[in-house]
Amino acid sequence: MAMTEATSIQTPAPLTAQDHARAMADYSRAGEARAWALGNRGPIRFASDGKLDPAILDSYWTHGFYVFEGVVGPEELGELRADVDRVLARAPASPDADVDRKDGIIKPPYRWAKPLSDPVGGTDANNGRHPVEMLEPTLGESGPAWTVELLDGNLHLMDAALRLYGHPGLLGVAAGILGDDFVPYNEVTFVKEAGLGPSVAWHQDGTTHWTAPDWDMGAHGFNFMTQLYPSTAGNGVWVLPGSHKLGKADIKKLVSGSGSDRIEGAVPMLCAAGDTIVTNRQLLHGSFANSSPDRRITLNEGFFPRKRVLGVTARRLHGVVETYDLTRINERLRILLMAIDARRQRFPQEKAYVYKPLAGREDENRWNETARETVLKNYNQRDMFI
Ligand SMILES: O=C(O)CCC(=O)C(=O)O
Ligand SMILES: [Fe+2]
Repeated sequence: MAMTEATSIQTPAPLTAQDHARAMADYSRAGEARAWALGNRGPIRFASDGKLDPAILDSYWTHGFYVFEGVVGPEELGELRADVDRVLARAPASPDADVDRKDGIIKPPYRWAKPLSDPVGGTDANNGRHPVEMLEPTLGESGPAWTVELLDGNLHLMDAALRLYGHPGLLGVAAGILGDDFVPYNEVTFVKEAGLGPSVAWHQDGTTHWTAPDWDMGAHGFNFMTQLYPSTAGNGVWVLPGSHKLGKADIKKLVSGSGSDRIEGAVPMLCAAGDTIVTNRQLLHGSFANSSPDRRITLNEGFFPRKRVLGVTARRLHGVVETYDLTRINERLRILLMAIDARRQRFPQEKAYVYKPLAGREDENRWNETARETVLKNYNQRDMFI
């Protein structure tokens, strides 16, 4: 689909999914070995003062990501999978049928792509942040014309995702990395069906603070990526460890130096179902066409440091310019308080997280069917992007 540039590496003959999987095999084996050697994984741990274990923080800041094991237990995992499947089952058959949805949701919740394609690499899409096209294997004749690659607005689409959003361990991690006054920005689901999932060309996520005088390695926040199925070298997101510390990466040079879209030194973020990866948004990352036999479903929840968003004017990926004031931030934060309450109702034995800047405001933000209609629905109109 995307324009081919001089720097993109395209094979002249059509590349089948089998060819692609073969081309990935050696790279995957080497990447997996490097990934395991990083040692940046384990359960969520807090020190005796209640703060995130400093060794975890250290590892996160060193590598730019950390894998939290066993965040979601089997019962909750089952609920999350069922909710995703329910939303996918309701998807219109094709992108042009999407306008006929009658659910009152303003921002289209589904994003489609051609199977195994690279929708944005080598194009100007997303402010041109994906400069190089990935390999695009061809699909066998029996394949579908479209595959859903993204769901937008997890929290009003799926109750189980709302409850996960209130997870006290994850919110404690957010406070550990960003401080108690962390600010949410958006929640999406990446869908990579086996043998169909499109690629997400190499990129870094941040758009606003790269040249700021006080830029630092945490300037654009992080994403939690909770995996509903195992994340593998074939279906998962790959990253260049440590690249979050180095400013804007020269992606074209990395790809041409590597001789293909398989950037040297990158690692797949491997984990089991129910694990949550925390990934720095400045880390160079991308995912390949999913020519593997394994589905990936990732629930993303993203957070910013407050000082990088409060009072900031930013241009969103589609070009709209916005300024984020405290009212906007607090409106967006109401959803977090509701999620904490939704979780408390479902898992009453857990100690509920207290979001310190809004402590005492819990009663105004209870979760119930009225709140669903009056506060949660279309909450993602207030997403923020830096
Ligand atoms: O899940 C993927 O394949 C891409 C994820 C990504 O780019 C992101 O979460 O920022
Ligand atoms: Fe990204």
